[in-house]
Amino acid sequence: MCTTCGCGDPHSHTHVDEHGNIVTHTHSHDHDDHHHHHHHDHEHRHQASGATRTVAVETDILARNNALAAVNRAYFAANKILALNFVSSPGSGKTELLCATVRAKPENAPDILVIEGDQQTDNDAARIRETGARAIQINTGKGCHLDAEQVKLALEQAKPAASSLVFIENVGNLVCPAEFDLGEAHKVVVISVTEGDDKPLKYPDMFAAADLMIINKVDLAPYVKFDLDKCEENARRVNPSIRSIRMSATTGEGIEKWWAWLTANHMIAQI
Ligand SMILES: Nc1nc2c(ncn2[C@@H]2O[C@H](COP(=O)(O)OP(=O)(O)O)[C@@H](O)[C@H]2O)c(=O)[nH]1
Ligand SMILES: [Mg+2]
Repeated sequence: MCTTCGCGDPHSHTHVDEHGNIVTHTHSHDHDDHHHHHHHDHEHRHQASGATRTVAVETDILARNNALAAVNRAYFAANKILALNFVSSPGSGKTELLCATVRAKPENAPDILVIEGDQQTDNDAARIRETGARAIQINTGKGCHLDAEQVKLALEQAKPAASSLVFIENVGNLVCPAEFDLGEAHKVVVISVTEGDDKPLKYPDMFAAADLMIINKVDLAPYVKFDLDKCEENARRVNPSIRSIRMSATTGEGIEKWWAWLTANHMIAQI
């Protein structure tokens, strides 16, 4: 079960609020506090019986995930690996971007392993392998995000080289992956120009959790209403220290800037 959206939670319920909006509540979600998920004992009052019981679901799920994320993080540190967690809505171009990144790999750049997360299929791992990089696929089934345990198993399976780059492509979803630490050094949020420049305001948790925003598909910018400056301004409203790189995975625009960011952060991982 996902602690954010409550998918799989049999106790969720949906209703129409005072503004006429359809609102779904789950009992593992604290409505007042989207950022702190460590003390969520939630009181569930049964209307019929009047009985009250307390459920502590999020605490368990996130504590377990954080413990395994710490194991992954220690593994990356011990092996001087730079690990990045790519998050976005479906279709923003994560896989295309990773393929372009491998193809534009500078000489002497580190080895790359890609961990692909999708509910079904290994299409994306196959696309990555076509570029010559190694890839391992995780299928989450009903799951809407990757968790640290899945990544730990993928690492045990694929054994990335020391001082390499590990790119983790998360399940396409701008909500749930925000709160699941995988042990990565940075979350990289990818947004494409066809998605609207207000998305950082609509999905603030994800943009707050990311250190870098890649605005992809800038080759399509002339055909859509998307204000690049506005998008960056919106992202900085929820995360003042977020960096931004404008890119096109298709044309290769911006790829040098992206590789410069990668190289600088990889160097930090070697210290
Ligand atoms: N025009 C254009 N299309 C892109 C770009 N990046 C990705 N796409 C296309 O967008 C679609 C979704 O890309 P994909 O990499 O599968 O997205 P993902 O779901 O985030 O992994 C594919 O048809 C890509 O070819 C880009 O920079 N420009
Ligand atoms: Mg993909």
